[in-house]
Amino acid sequence: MKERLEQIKNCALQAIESASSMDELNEVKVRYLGKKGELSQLLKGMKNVAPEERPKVGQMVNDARQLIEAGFDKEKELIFKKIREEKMKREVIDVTLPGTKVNVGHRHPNQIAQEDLERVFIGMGYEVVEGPEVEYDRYNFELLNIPADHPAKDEQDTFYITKDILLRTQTSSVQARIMETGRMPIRVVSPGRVFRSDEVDATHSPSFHQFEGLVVDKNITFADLKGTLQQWAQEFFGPETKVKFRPHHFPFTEPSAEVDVSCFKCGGKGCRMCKGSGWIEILGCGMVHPKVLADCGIDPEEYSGFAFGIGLERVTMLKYEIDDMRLLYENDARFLKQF
Ligand code: 2NM
Repeated sequence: MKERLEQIKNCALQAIESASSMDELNEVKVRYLGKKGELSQLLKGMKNVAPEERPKVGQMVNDARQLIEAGFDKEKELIFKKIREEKMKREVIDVTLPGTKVNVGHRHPNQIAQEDLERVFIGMGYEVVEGPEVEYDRYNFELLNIPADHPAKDEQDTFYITKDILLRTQTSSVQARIMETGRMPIRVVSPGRVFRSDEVDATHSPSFHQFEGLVVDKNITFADLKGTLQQWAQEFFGPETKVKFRPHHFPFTEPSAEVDVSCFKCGGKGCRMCKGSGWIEILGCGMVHPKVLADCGIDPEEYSGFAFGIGLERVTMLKYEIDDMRLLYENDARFLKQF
């Protein structure tokens, strides 16, 4: 019986070692350790063993079982490692190949509009940066010269998590973070989701997207702002596009302006798209307020900058002539497949 056990053990270990797949290995396991396997068969021969010898033989069989199980686990690891290595070989990425964006189905119109905007600003040397949607009051309001009694800070308008943490109401929070790092010059756009406690209707949603820009360097003037947005408008809406700056107020910029572009549908003659005016209101902008620069740790005597904010949904809706914002959030396949 002892010799037979030794024989089984050696055969099992050999079979385990030569197994090259998990299927083969499992077969070996069943053959030796299974209910009707070699070891169980051997134990059935126990009745031929003298009663006083039985505990000792039983122990030997258990030892052999453990040894075979250990061999099995080791081989399993080896097989898994081999599978992993083969997978790694198959999944090599050739970084010299041109990038491909695989997208079965369709892109969301907001995504298309955002990428269109990004492309123009990347072409002008801007970097695209993102930041957290759950934000500190400090970055969303305090550093942006929005004081405690400002209406935007009302619970009616902002989703608060705690007194100091909220869902960002503007992606300017990302720009406050960028300015705070002190790395100069700054030339960034920050697209992203923002949240305001607004009632849903054709032009409002509690969650929408902004596309903000920020430039800070020495000697940046309003002329740079005008030239940049003029260039952007022509690249984005067409070379004939004109821009018009109207004085406005934002807490974080001074002076501030709202910008209209000449209607890309009628060329400025007046149509349904521009409600007969020839102009389409498109964004807000201004020179970064010296207090904002200073609070973010930038010396306003040495540096100046401009910023602008575009509503992404507004651009998307103009581009595709979508008249109800709710269509952008319903994920109705019949709507999405048009893009
Ligand atoms: C707008 C309009 C005007 C803006 C300001 C800043 C910052 F961080 F520099 F202060 N970021 N974005 C800004 C200025 C945004 O959105 C309509």
